[in-house]
Amino acid sequence: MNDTFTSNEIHGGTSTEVLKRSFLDNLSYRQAKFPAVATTYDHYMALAYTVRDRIMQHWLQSASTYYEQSVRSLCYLSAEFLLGPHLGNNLVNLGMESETRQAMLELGLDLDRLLAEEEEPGLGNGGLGRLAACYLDSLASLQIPAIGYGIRYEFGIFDQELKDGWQVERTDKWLRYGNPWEVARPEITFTVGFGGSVREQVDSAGNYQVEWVPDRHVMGMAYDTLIGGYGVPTANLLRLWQAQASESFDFQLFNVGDYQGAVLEKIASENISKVLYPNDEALQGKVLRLQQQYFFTSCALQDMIRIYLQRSSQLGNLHEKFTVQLNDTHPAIGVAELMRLLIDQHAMPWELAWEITRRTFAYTNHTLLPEALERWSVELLGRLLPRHLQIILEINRRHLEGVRKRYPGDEERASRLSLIEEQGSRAVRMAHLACVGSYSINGVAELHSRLLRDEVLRDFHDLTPEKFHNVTNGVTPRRFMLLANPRLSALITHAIGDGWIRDLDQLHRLEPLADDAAFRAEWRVVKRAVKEDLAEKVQQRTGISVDPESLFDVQVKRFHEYKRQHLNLLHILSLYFQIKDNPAADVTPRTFLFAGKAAPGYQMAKLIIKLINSVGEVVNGDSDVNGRLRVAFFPDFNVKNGQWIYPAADLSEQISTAGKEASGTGNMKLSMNGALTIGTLDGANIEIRDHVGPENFFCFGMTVEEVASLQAAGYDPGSLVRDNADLSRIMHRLSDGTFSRGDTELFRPLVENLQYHDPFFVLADFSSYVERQREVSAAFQDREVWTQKSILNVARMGHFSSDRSIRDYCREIWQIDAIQPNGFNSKFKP
Ligand code: NBY
Repeated sequence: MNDTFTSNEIHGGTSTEVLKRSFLDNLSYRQAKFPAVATTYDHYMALAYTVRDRIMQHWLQSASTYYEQSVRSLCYLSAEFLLGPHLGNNLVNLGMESETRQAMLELGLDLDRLLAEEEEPGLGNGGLGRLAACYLDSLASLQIPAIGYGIRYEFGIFDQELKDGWQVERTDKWLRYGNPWEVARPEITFTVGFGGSVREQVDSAGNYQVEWVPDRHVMGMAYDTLIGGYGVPTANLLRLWQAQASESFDFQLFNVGDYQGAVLEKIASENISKVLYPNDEALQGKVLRLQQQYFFTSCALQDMIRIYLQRSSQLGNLHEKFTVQLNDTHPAIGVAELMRLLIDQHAMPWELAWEITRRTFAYTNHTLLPEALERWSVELLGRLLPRHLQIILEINRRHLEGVRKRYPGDEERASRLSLIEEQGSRAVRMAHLACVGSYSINGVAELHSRLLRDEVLRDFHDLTPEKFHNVTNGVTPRRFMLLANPRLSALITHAIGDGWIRDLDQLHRLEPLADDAAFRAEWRVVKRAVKEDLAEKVQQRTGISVDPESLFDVQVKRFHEYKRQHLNLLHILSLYFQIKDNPAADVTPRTFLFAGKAAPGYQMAKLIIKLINSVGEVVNGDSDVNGRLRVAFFPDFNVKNGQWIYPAADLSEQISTAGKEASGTGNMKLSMNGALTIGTLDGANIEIRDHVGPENFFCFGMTVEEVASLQAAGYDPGSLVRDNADLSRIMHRLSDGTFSRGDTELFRPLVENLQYHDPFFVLADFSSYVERQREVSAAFQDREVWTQKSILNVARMGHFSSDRSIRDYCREIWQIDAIQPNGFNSKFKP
């Protein structure tokens, strides 16, 4: 091998020779292994370091450019970043996959085996966390200066196993064998206080001063992960905070001989970043959760101030250099924290601090479910963060003063707008704090933003209509098309060139090809191949064999009653009994594939998982069915498994109750990979249908307005059961032990909930759903027409790239421009 490489080449070059050299260096000097004893995992690590070095070059150039030009940057604050495996994505973004594959081959290694070694960072629950990860990809790809701030959970979302059809949770030990993608930054550490009291005093000069004296301090240490853009020499930072015990505090206890106390203190501190809460809708009142929120938000704000003060000596223009996007209310305590930092630590008067604060933050809401809006009891918040409670109450006093001036005598409105809920035990409404403390408020799909304006945040819309925006969610085509579906991507690139990868609207050029029989045939060859790949995975993971020729009917997402996986099940049962009545019936063969996790404490969601598996057992084993219906539950849905599943779907199930799914993003991933959607008029489904055309989308169910009027008129699900023979047989069989080995109690909670309450209108939408599903089955019989629709779905999905979402944010909210790194040393030209 040539050994005259420069250091830049060693860490930045992408020729096969250089890659082999770097890889072997890393195997020796970072992984400390010689080839004879190195495991596949060692090889993965050595390759990961090799790739990281190349992104590092991009980051150094980007960061120094941002520094020199003192650019305006975005800070994306999120309690979750559901990144998925890095290696494959980084190879794709750096455009070095084929050279790397070749280099590994020449060393006798198979790149795919190394890729399979990576333990994914599951630092999120679902859509909200994955959205943050897609946005990081788009920000870097669009060359927007940005930092993601979050928590380095030691244990991410649990791994899901199935035991006898039930979900079992296993601890996610993703850091067990080290994480080659992160850089520890012990020099970037901040102190975060908790508890204690607030002392107010007048100093010698007669100034009124407030001092918060916490009774506990925790340190937050930065761990940086580099996020490289696609096809550009830009990389940004994801900075995650890990909690550490503050040493000085340990020693105090140690010195007085309280060793156990010192250790307990250390454990309590470090618990803050220990584990991700596995709930995908708010869980009220857990003190550790509030500690997590304040912990990472405070570290992020202190870090921004540190960075700002590198170039400037006073903080008056902080909001010009940074804008902070709040990913839901999880970091909303930041409004009070920035006020505290400016007033208490930087001696700023309230008015100026408030001006800066409310021009710094922007708030994204991700849910309309009332039970999911965060509220913290005044008592708990005051105990943990007494100074912040004081600040929140003062913000509220001034806010309500303004409200009363504007609406004299309208006390009801004032109490609706208050940051404090007075009914029951007093609580801080975090969404209200975020609204008052932000210059922008946005929803994540048009319908959702409209419902925010007209209902959930109506009074705030009356007060400050100019703050309200919509930014419809998007997903990154790099991970969810190029990486997950290389076959389809190659076919598309062959047809229209590779411009679509950075400019997804170019997919429109596929439209004429929908009428080209030869192209449709190629499209089907690709679909067939990815379905075979998935069938093999399903066999491995579940033992169920599925026919790649059948319609792959896919519902993959978190389990929640509002997402209505049980509506899908009712359709399966209706087909099943149709076959039982007439085994010769002409049914379109279907594979029903489910995947997703349920929050560990959410009994009903867990029972629905059990029911899917129970129905699968009966249906899959029934000789009358004879393989025409298959039901499979793919365990442990995560980003990695999603990348297997999305490409292979024929039908995408997006069947939430209208008005409940803020946007949905799985709907986009599936449609972008050529699935047709059966969906309600909810969230982004509406926009997807508008874009792909109603003739290429199977729409069913009640609208938001129809749901509201049914609710108002008094909904009686029991009467629907009585009036529908199909439904009443299904409900009966669910409780007679047919699917529970004779146990008539097992599914009773589910059946009774539907019969007597049905809060998400499953039964009300049943007929419409089944009818639409009949059309799906018929449509699938004509593969030519189906393929045409599949191509048109992909061709018209450009709008749902997260690049478009980020451009919308930049233009309408953040006012941030792209920056080209200068002086770069890479294959990418500016
Ligand atoms: O955010 C999801 C919405 O349900 C989905 O419609 C939307 O597309 C997506 C992105 O905008 N929300 C979501 O995933 N929420 C959570 O994961 C979540 C996690 C934690 C908590 C609340 C919600 N929490 O309070 O702890």
